[in-house]
Amino acid sequence: MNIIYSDAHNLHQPQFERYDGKDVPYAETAARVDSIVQALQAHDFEPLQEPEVFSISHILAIHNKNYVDFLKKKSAAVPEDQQIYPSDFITDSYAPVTKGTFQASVAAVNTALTGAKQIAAGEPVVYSLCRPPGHHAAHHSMGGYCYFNNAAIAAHYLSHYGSVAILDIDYHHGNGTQEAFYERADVLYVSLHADPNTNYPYTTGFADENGRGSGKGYNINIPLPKTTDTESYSTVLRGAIKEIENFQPRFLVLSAGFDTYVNDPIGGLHLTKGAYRRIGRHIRDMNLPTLIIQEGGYNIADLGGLVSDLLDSFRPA
Ligand code: OKP
Ligand code: ZN
Repeated sequence: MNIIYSDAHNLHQPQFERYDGKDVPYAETAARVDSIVQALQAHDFEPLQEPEVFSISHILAIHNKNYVDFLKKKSAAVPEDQQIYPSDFITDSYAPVTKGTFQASVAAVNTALTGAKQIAAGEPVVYSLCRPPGHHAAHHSMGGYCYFNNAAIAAHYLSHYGSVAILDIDYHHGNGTQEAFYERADVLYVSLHADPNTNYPYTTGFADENGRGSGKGYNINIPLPKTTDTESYSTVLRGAIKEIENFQPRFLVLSAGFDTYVNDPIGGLHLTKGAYRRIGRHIRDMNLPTLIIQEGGYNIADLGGLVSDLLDSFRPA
């Protein structure tokens, strides 16, 4: 399987996020990616490929130009080793901006688009190791560790070649991705996530949000109780897969978050280590050209193993 990765993610190094009035250590660290890269090498996955550079127009298909220009300018103006919360185009206190934030975010988009281009050209499965993640980034806002919506930009790119289903298995609802395709019937968004009544992003991800206008019926939210274990998760996932199969997409984009893992420090359903191999098999069994985009997952010690388990299910036997 092709694996796309850029070390430009290291340019994005926030130190703190603000929670309940206190600065706490930033959970979305570069060490997450180191854990993944190390595990992929240990398990003999293919060598990492550098992303191609794509035009900014792909970002502008999903994000407002004023927002993109704003992030570029704000980011460049932050002094080295500092972070700011810009008072505009931001939805929460989980998207600090550093000097390299814009550059790293563009590289993450290029990582996703390189994977999308390969999938469009006939590659059966590609893993885009994106950092920062993207599914909370909305049309004109950053938030929840996300700046540009890697999965939405890649899905939109693929939608020029055929219909796309996005399956989001991150612990958190992908509000940005939902928004991007809410009125579109050619891109189905299906998300399994922790109940937004008690979990970030709190205001979206409810089961009655099912699309608008011609997009009605093409948005499926499945909120889950925190106590969801591997068995019950598999059952719900198989239901979600049925919906995707009924839609008969040409491509699948998987927003792959690993913060559903029981020992995740900020998320955590009751999924144990073995869950990700099983989840991977269910998804692989759809037999769709699949672009896997990295989203969350914050248990640095175990993250690499979880990712490698999921990807292993897609390797030819
Ligand atoms: C990004 B992704 C910690 C609260 C954290 C922000 C969550 C962002 C998640 N005290 N809230 O993994 O979906
Ligand atoms: Zn998450």
